[in-house]
Amino acid sequence: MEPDRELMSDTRRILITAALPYANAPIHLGHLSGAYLPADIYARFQRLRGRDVLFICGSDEHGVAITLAADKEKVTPQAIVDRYHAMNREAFAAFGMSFDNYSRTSIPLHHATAVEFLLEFNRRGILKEKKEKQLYDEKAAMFLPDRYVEGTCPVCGNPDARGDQCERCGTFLDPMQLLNPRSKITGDTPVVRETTHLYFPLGAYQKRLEEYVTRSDEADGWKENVLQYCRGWFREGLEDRAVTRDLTWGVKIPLPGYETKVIYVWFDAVLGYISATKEWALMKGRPDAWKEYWLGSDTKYVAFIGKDNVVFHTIVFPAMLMAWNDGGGDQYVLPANVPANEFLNFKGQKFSKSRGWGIDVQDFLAKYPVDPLRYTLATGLPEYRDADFTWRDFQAKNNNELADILGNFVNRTLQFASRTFGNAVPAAGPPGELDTGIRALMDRTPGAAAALFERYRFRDGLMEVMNLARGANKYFNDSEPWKTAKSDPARCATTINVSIQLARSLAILMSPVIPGSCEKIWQMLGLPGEAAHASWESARTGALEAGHRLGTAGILFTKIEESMIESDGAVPPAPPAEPAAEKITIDEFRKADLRVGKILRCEPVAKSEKLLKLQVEIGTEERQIIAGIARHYRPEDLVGRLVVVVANLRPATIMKEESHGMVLAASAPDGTLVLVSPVSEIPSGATVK
Ligand code: B3M
Ligand code: ZN
Repeated sequence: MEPDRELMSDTRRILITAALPYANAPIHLGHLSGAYLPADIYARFQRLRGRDVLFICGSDEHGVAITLAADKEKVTPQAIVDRYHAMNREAFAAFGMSFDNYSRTSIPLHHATAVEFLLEFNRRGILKEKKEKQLYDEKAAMFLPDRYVEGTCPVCGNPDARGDQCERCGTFLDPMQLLNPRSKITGDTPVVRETTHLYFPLGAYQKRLEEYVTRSDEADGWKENVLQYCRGWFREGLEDRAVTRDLTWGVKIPLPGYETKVIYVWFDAVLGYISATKEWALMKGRPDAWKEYWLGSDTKYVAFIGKDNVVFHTIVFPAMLMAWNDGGGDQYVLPANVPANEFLNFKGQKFSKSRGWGIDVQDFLAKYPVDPLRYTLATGLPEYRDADFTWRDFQAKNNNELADILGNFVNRTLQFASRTFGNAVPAAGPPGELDTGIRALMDRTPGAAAALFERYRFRDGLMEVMNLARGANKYFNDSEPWKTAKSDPARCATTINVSIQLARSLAILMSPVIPGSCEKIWQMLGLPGEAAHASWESARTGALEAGHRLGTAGILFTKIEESMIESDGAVPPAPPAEPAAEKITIDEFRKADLRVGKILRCEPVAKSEKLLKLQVEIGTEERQIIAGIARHYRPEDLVGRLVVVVANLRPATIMKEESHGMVLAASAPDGTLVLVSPVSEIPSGATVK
């Protein structure tokens, strides 16, 4: 057998982390398909490749996301994180996440790790203390960092932008940038007060970060969406970031003057990967073992995240590690890659825990087995663009692919072996054309799938493996063993021998995606140990000797009937009642010159994920309008469309582009935007009143 280049793996260590979810709500399918399932497939795959894998995750238990949830329920932040940490740890276990440790950031070991970094940076003069103006709620007697404030986004005009980020256009914000800010606690308009914070000089690392991103991309092929984000931030220029906050919940700061402050949640959260590894080492009884991964020059570190966490993993965390490493002591590894997926949608809307839209993992798994869910999500991962989860698709993937192809093939093979060959592997005779064909595919598939998995292309890799399952099923059909059993028993024995080898290969190659079912196949084949501990490489050939005794065949996948699934009908949840806006007179309303416009051309705005540049005809006039709708519409779908334009809006420059007016869009509860259009054809320029 020729060695396969794709399978000549080096033996280095692989440290894998998956974003630490906030312990403020249950995990839903959107989280799984964004970061967790890809990370788990990768971890399981690399273990099969014989790599020394450590897979780390845990709950992010600090920050305003937690305290807001606590305020809302009128319970302590500790009660919130205790509840959701336990719930999410169980949900991940039920989903089959193979974490080596699922930790949490409220443990003392984590606080100590975060403080160690902060004090080290402070000692070396890296952090700068600055007085700055911040929003303050006088009634609540507290500063309002991050999500404690909402207001109008200065970039896209979204009236409900959060203090840390505008969910509509994606811009990272400082609460002070919001127009018409209001306190999330009292609803009051905050006042401005001075406060002191420690700043991390991100800008000072820009050049090195750019080199780091370029070098890592060259070495390991970063995803285009991730690179796009990085380039955008580099072009805008990195700025100093405050790493402390005026809050009581979080990691306390042992510095004079900082008694009432805590470390900024993102500064501590990324260090959670390190403290979770330290905790793992302690549990293993080898307290220094964490160093083998974080400080080992032969470690490849891969950080899986959802796309809204990119900046923290490609810029903030690497800069912190660079700053630490500059001290000359322990040298931490930086992420070699940061694979981030796009979003998963459900009934046309993004899964969103803050808006209660989507399906919880636990709810799902109470009704259906886990592997069909893993398989469906894996075949539809939003690797390049947003994807949709539909019940129809879930049913089809389970019934037509898992049950009809993989399950059916394994079942027929084992039934046949049991009935005709005394439940043992029959000896293979000289191969015929069909045998040679399928063996060639079996030989090729592990390398082909590995090449794709190594490049974080899990959908395509899985497709290669399913292609082998399809081929195996067809091979069984075309070989017609039920006929050759009588006419040519040696031929029949060969067919069944090859089919059994194929079943073993499929159990190995599918196990990163559907681990539970693959262990069942392993047992049905009467194999010792676990499929998860086999070697990927061994899936190329038949490893089962003639005479090997098989186990007991059983059902792998049950069909999902029509009555068992829910409807995919697009019924968005009722929008929450908007607080009634202030009353205006008809004259005030008429100040807005609303016109029907026709979109003539449309293209994305350079460097922006959210903005589209529209050329709009309004009567005899043509105007350029920048609209924050790129996440909701494809440019080619908008050409020719009628819209409603605020024609007398003051011109503005948005991302270096001039905008003369605004198109009206309705906002769904999860932030999805739907353009407002006349229902019948009407010439552009018509007034709307
Ligand atoms: N907790 C964001 C989130 O849950 C944040 C990720 C932290 S990764 C260190 O979406
Ligand atoms: Zn915005």
